[in-house]
Amino acid sequence: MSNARVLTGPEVAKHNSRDDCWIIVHGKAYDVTDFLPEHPGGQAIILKYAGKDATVAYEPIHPPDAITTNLPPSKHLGPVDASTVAKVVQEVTEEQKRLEKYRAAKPSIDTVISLHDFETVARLVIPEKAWAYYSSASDDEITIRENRMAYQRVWFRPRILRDVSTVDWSTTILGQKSTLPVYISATALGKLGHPDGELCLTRAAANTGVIQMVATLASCSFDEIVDAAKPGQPLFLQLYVNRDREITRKYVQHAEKRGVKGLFITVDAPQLGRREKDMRMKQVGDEGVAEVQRGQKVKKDEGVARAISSFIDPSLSWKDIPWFKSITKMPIILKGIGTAEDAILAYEAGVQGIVLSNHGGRQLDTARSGLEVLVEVTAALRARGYLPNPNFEIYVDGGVRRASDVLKALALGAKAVGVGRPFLYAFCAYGQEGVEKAIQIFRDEFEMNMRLLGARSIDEIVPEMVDASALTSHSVLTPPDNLFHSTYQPLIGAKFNES
Ligand code: PPY
Repeated sequence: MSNARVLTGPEVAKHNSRDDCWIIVHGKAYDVTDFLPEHPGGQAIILKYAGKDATVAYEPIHPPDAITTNLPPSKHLGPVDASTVAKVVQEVTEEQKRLEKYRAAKPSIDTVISLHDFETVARLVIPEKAWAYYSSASDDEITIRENRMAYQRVWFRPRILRDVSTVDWSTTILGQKSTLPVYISATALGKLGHPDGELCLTRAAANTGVIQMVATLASCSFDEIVDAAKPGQPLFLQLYVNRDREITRKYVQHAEKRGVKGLFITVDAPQLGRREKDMRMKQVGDEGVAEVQRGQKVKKDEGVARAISSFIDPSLSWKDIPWFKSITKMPIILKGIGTAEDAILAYEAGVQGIVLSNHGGRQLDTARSGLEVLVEVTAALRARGYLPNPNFEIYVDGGVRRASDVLKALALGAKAVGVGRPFLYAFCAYGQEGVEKAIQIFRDEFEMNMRLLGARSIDEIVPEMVDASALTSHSVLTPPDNLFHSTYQPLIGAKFNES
């Protein structure tokens, strides 16, 4: 039931308890009383805004249509006269003062010369909670660091005197043209770090000819992102499979209708990893929890990600692949393969590709790096005569910070490489311009590294150009990667209360 009458702020304010809870989001009122126990982020945060305008808290975490799709129409109460709504007074916190200080002193984008620089800047100019969510990885964070280290155990075998006056690093990914052998991998909750969220990626991708993989849990809605893309701009979609398959079916078919060129199904997250940096942050909105929820069990220790992951279906299995093939004609790619055994099953299931990935070190800790897995996967698929196959592509993600990393993955058989956090940090630090700069840095690095490697085009990057003999030895010493280590923050243990 949509109410034609325009409500006033004081009318909404009367409904401010657990038993009768209205909130305002984007100028409209909603009755969320029955929804409280179901809210994946817990009741506490909603009750903090009971009877009030919750837009400031809602916006960074949810796509704009989340509230309208999750609440039945009878709970949509209609527009509220903005002039009568009390502004939610956000006190200036120590954190805001810190952010203002760092934002005012932010290095000019002209001084950014490597992908690591975006991380250095982003860490200090985004809210602590955003940094904790983005940067965290699971358990002891061994895998996130190994992802980086693995690239440093592969050495180049460069070729010389090949007339490298012109070099070309453009390629195709799933048949779509890409100016780089790199795609923007899915990262969630972009508005925690920048008000435009993932649209920064879409706009930069449009201007640079790079392909963006849109995340199911993006802060911007899928349609907002597609609407921001240029006509003909290819997009991929990362999919978390819902327990309610009807929701997934509609989502996938809608994406296909809107022209998405590839469906990347995440298969490494039947449960979300325990990311302790994120978990140590207080649950969003826990501070100042209202009187109404005393005595209620509020999960305080889950962190942003775990709190909203309950919709993901842990029963997903190989048996579901034919169903996906039956509901879409988009190429299907399984994202999160970690062994040759599963790569073979994926190939035999008839999907069009696999991403060798450990989810940026955020899922099973001490899982091997995608790069290491790549060597065993290509060997196993070749041994069965499955490769080469132009209709089956292998991608790798995790730990990539340099074009030289990408070249190593390509030499070992990857078609392209996914880059997630560096592009996320680029827009947290400098918005769309940051992402464009990150892509420019890749271009500059590709040009130099391809010349020095003696490869004039992607086809000329061959396995003989790398020595990966140390890749599976997890104990070889290499020179320390100082830039990486300067942004990596060691985990810390439980904190004592301040007296
Ligand atoms: C991740 O955080 O690693 C994700 O893949 C996104 C996400 C965000 C929130 C809940 C579940 C997954």
